[in-house]
Amino acid sequence: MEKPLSKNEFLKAAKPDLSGSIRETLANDTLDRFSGDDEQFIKFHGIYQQDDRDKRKVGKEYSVMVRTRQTGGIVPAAQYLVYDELSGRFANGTLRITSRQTFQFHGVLQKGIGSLIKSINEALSTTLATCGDVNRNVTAPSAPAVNAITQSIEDDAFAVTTVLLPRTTAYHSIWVDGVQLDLGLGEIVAKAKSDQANPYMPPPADADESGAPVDPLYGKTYLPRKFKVGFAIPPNNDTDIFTNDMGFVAVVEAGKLIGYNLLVGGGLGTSHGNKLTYPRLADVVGFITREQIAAVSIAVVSIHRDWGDRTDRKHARIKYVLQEKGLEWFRSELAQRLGAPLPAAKPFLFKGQGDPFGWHRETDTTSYLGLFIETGRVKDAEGYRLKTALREIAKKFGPTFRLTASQNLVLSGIQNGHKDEIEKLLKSHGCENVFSPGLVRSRGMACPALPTCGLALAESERVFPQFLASIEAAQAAAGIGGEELVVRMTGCPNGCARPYSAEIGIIGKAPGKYNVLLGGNREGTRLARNWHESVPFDEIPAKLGVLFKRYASERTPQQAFGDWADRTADLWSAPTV
Ligand code: SRM
Ligand code: SF4
Repeated sequence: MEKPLSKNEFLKAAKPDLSGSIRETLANDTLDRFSGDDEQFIKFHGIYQQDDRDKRKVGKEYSVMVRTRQTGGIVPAAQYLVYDELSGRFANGTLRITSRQTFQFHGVLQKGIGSLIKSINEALSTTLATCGDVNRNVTAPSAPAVNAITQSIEDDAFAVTTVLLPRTTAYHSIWVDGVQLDLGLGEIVAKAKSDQANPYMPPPADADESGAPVDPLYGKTYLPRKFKVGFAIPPNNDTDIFTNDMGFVAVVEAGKLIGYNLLVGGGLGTSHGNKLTYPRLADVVGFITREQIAAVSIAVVSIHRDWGDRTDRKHARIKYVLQEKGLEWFRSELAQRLGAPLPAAKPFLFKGQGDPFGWHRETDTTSYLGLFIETGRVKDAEGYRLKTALREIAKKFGPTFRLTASQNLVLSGIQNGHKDEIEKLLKSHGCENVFSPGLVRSRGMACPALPTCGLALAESERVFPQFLASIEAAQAAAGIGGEELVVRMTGCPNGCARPYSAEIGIIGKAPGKYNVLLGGNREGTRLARNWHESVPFDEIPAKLGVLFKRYASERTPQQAFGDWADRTADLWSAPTV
């Protein structure tokens, strides 16, 4: 018997413009939340309904999280200033840099959503399709474009963004045309807008026989599940390219970008105890020229649209199509859609990951500065006024903000004469840690988890700094203090901070209990495996400390911890529970 379609498939088919009853809810002042089906529709508009999980014992306090779209993590200074203002006015006062180079606003109340989203659009970004069964933010290396090659990659990332934007009319009619800009935001938004066009405006939809708009790629039911695209330039795998549904790895020959190696089928989300779900690294499919990038993107997404599992949302990503039908099947399906097979991929090698911390030359007169942002959270706290410092820098020096895929920040286009002043400004606001985080913190990532994430089984962002301090102490006790180590933590197995591709992955199983994964590598080309399950949080540093001591005495020269763990057979022979 055929399995029935999942509920979301019926919802999408019934309202293909994705409007749901969002308008009606917004018009009703007595409502503090979106109900039922609308929770699914608002995701396509970049909105997640949440409640403060710290307050659940008293009662549910609803708010939403809103996610922006920033191709390659690029945020002009004037746009950043709008976000800074919006986060104070409508959200919880913080801005969260995500692991896919976007910003998230948390704690937005129902009455503020309209003004927030309208202002984001006026400031030349969007929240359209940053969630939902569509293509999400397109990631790309966060160092600024310093030559024709990197500029072309940036252009291609925007081209892919545009061809994969859904063409729903509801988003703009609800959030842009349907909202009056909040008084007092006009001037700051006008600066961000100047007279430029919004690069995230989707092309108009086609019309069906009745004249109703129809999306030429996504049709009426969109994709079976989310879809993620990234770009990388070897040898740095800073966008963790193998974890994307579709990846483009730049191929440079004789100083020219000649095209990309196409990767398909990565994805990390799993569910505890559900064997149908697993993390997977993408396969290398073949080589494409720059001219093919739009056609190939559409063809790959259409394969997900047509072959992804629409009966089980836990098993609906394109990675399962690749795994179950095989790479050769995929290549031939793609060839049919493109009219010809792709030539073989060109050789490539990743040698590491990581953001460009500190000062770097950009042009003869300008530099860029990589800053460590602890857990990606831009905030003001006692003795640490990062948000104020970044606001001052944006106002005074106007750099481009570039969000990294490890939740850090690069400021580019800084006049060389302003370098000292910028450093002083950050230090005078208590932000010394942005310059010298060390090789564990700078490589670490944690997802938001509690109190905002409705799916969290355990803490993550809130305990991560303290956790890394104990890992650093355990390293020091083993005589390997200060050495590079990629540690990533999440509050559940969905994998939002990509723990499955870290040297050490810590994954929430239940309150205070975590699965500990080992054996991923620094290049992001190997998955970590479950080492021990349900380990009490406080016991993890000591357990790892024992391994650090063995690693220090057993490793071969230059061998990274993840490589040592992967190849040390007796770590894997004992039962993991
Ligand atoms: Fe994620 C769901 C946060 C990157 C896999 N993710 C969520 C939600 C929206 C929870 C929800 O559905 O109610 C989280 C909101 C928490 C909050 O309070 O903010 C959330 N995901 C994040 C962010 C903010 C984590 C971060 O620390 O930065 C990242 C936002 C990225 C962005 O800007 O678009 C984020 N999520 C990822 C990644 C990493 C990546 O894409 O590079 C993954 C693993 C890769 C992948 O997609 O397989 C990821 N998130 C998931 C999943 C599992 C999907 C699956 O295939 O099983 C979920 C759950 C779902 O979709 O049902 C999820
Ligand atoms: Fe929430 Fe889980 Fe993602 Fe963390 S990994 S943000 S707990 S969905």
